[in-house]
Amino acid sequence: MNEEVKELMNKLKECLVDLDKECVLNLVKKLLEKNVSAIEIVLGPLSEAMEEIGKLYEDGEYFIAELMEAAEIFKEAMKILEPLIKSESAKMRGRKKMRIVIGTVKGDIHDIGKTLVAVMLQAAGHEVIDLGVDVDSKTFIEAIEKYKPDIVAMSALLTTTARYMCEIIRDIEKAGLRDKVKIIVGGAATTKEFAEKIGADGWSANAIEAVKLVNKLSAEKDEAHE
Ligand code: B1M
Repeated sequence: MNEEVKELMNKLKECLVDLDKECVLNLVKKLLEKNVSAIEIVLGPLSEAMEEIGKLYEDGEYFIAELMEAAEIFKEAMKILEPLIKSESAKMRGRKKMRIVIGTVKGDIHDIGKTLVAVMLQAAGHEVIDLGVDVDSKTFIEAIEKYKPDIVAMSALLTTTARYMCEIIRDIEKAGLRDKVKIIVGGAATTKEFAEKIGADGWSANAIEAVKLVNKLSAEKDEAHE
């Protein structure tokens, strides 16, 4: 990455932290003109800015109104970036098309990261059924019975709702469906250790890693059938 691009990326992060929508959209366009990948823009400065905004909220410098405004600006930037993210993700095809049911778990309405993961998985050639946000275990179970997915993917950004993932996995077990699906989790409130502890089959830190994880599970499934 050359110095000019580095500077533009830093400026983009600053503009989003400052909630300057016009500046964000202009810099996104400028970076694309410089051939920076859309995935790099979204997972780099835009995501880093959202983390920073979260810290400002924790410190009492920003309030819910600012978090909402940041989410709106992020979504505006996504309107420019999404078509390019799709074409970039299309280069990451898995061995076998997987059917994935995805949702943000009960009590949690954060949808930006989950939607990004869903968009990239779909563009990478997988079939994605997005259950939206605030999804309880009954809805996940009904979706497993209805769509017979290979994978259930759960997202949680709140520490409180991440705990609910454990309950969902237990309910899937109780319904006798655990051996029918792989369960993967992600979102800022989760870690690899947490995923292992609750008995998930995989965890990913971001959307690109989520595509790699699904592709790995897809290759394993393909090999098992050979
Ligand atoms: Co909220 N919020 N928020 N928020 N919010 C966080 C999550 C927080 C960390 C901020 C902070 O204090 N630092 C904090 C949670 C603290 C905690 O529990 N540990 C918090 C809080 C406290 C709250 C409320 C409780 C505030 C309140 O009302 N008092 C409230 C809860 C509402 C609810 O859900 N019930 C709330 C509300 C909101 C808004 C609605 C205002 C808004 C969300 C708007 C929306 O989503 N439509 C909002 C926002 C914007 C944030 C922050 C600032 C940004 C989240 C985001 O969009 N990031 C966030 C700060 C932070 O995350 N550090 C914060 C960008 C996005 C691209 O990243 O979602 O992490 P992310 O997704 C990544 C990866 O995590 C991963 O891939 C994605 C892309 O790379 N990933 C997966 C995500 N899901 C995956 C699933 C997978 C795999 C990977 O499946 C396998």
